[in-house]
Order: sequence, then C-alpha cells, then structure tokens
Amino acid sequence: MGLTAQSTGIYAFLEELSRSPVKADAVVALAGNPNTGKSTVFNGLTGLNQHTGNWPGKTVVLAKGNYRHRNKSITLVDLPGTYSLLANSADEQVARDFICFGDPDATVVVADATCLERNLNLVLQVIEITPKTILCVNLVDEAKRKRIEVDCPKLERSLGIPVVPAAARDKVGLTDLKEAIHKVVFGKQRNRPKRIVYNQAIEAVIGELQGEVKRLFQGKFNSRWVALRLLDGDPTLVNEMRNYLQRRQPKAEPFLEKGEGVKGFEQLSNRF
Ligand SMILES: Nc1nc2c(ncn2[C@@H]2O[C@H](COP(=O)(O)OP(=O)(O)OP(=O)(O)O)[C@@H](O)[C@H]2O)c(=O)[nH]1
Ligand SMILES: [Mg+2]
Repeated sequence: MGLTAQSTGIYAFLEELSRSPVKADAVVALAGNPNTGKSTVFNGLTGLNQHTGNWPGKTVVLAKGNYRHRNKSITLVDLPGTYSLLANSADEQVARDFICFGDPDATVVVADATCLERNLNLVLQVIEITPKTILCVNLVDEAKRKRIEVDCPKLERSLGIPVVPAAARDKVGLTDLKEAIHKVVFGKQRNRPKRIVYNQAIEAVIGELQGEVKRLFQGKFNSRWVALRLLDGDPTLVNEMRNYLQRRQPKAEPFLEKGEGVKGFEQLSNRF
C-alpha cells in the first residue's frame, strides 16, 4: 500500500497488520455491542494464536488472532464494543474506521440473543456498508433460560445475510460460524442484504449524489453509504474520507479536473 512510518490511526494499524509474520488469506472484523461475547468468540476461534496492540493515536486496545479453517488462514480482529458506527467515542470510531476503511474481507457482528432488537441497530448499519456481513446470535443458552427463542432462519431471510446461533462460552456454534465466514469470504455465498429505504426526499438526494461519489472514490466504498454519511455530515468520517483521497493520489491532485480528488470531495461535502 506504500504507507509510511508517519501513518496514523487506521493506516498505521493496517501497516502493522501487514507486517504480521502469519500471512493470512483473509482478514475478518469482529464487531458488536459491548458485552455480547465478542472476545469469547474471538478466544474460541483463535485459541492462543493472538496478541493485543494499541490503535495508534487512541487509547484503544485491539486483539488480533489467527485460526485455520478448510486450509485457509484467517486473521480475526476483535473490535471494541460499539452500539453504533456513528462514532460518538474513541471506541466507536476505531470500530467504524476498521469496518469502513480497513477493507476487511468480512465483518462478523456478534449480537446478544437476549436483547436482539437493540443489537440489530448495529447490524443494519454494518450491512449498509458491506454485504460481506455475518450475524452471530450469541448467548442463546442465556436466551433459552429466559424463554426467548430466536428464529435464526427467518432472521437470515429478513436480513439477507447468514445468521449463526452460538453459545460461545460453551464453544457451541463456532464451527458453523467458521463455515459461514469461509463461504462469505471466499465467494461461495453471495449475500443480498436488506436495503434500508429512506423517505422520498432523502432517496432523491442519495440518487443525485451516488454518481459523483462513485467517480470520486472509484468504487472503493459503497456509494449509497458514502452519500448517506455526507448527508449526516459526521466530521470525523468526512475527515477520514478526505484522508483516504489524499493518500491515494497526493501527486496527481494538482492535475485533477473539477469534481475530482480532494477538491472535488470538498465541493461535494461543503454542499451539506
Ligand atoms: N451464558 C453465556 N455467557 C457468555 C457467552 N459468551 C460470552 N459470555 C459471557 O459474557 C461476558 C462478556 O463476554 P466478552 O467476551 O468479554 O464480551 P465482549 O463483547 O468482548 O465485551 P466488550 O469487549 O467489553 O464489549 C463474559 O462473562 C462471558 O463469559 C455465552 O454464549 N453464553
Ligand atoms: Mg471484548
């Protein structure tokens, strides 16, 4: 990627990831609300093949680990717990930046079966960014105790992504989870995530913006998602998108045409 030692945030973390002695076939993010059992899933999958590190520039600790499945090596990144990707805290920003800009080959959202509704907010936000999402409905043992039953096949049909029930503390469901990850990462299953449709006025602006966004980012990000975030006007995200463009072509910038590169992005984001 040609990054330098001065890289910060997400890029420094990716640089560190690429220096890892274990060459992975894929990198998978593990996200979810706080206390849903992400680290338990992470430990169950990676065993002792893991280590922790700081996210450069933030006091956030991340664990990375590896496992093998069907002869492929997978690196798993255990992200901090987050209720949303709207980046209200350092933890949320780290999770969001990794999912959005870290280009993981898949993202697993670990949800708590005993309070699924609250957890689905994050799931909907993640599937808006990437179709390569898997939902792990964890703590099904606890849910059963509370007489809560989750209809995973139905949820799978509604969301358009694989849904795997698990009781990670007892290592239940982890093989199914590895299999679901394998299918999504290696293209053996194409997800068709539910599209969240907004009101007419918002949909009209998204439609208008999408073409320009596609041209600016050349297919790097889901254009619908970028358009929505520009409408939100989240300054940390707008800043990260600007960083991305700056890194991609700093030398080309003076020669770009109107509506291209960072300047094009400024014009676009300043409209909101
Ligand atoms: N009953 C039950 N408990 C679980 C299960 N998975 C995890 N736990 C427990 O839930 C608690 C939280 O688990 P963690 O793995 O630390 O959760 P986390 O999502 O990593 O938490 P944060 O990183 O703080 O957001 C621990 O006490 C686990 O032992 C499960 O499947 N069933
Ligand atoms: Mg944890």
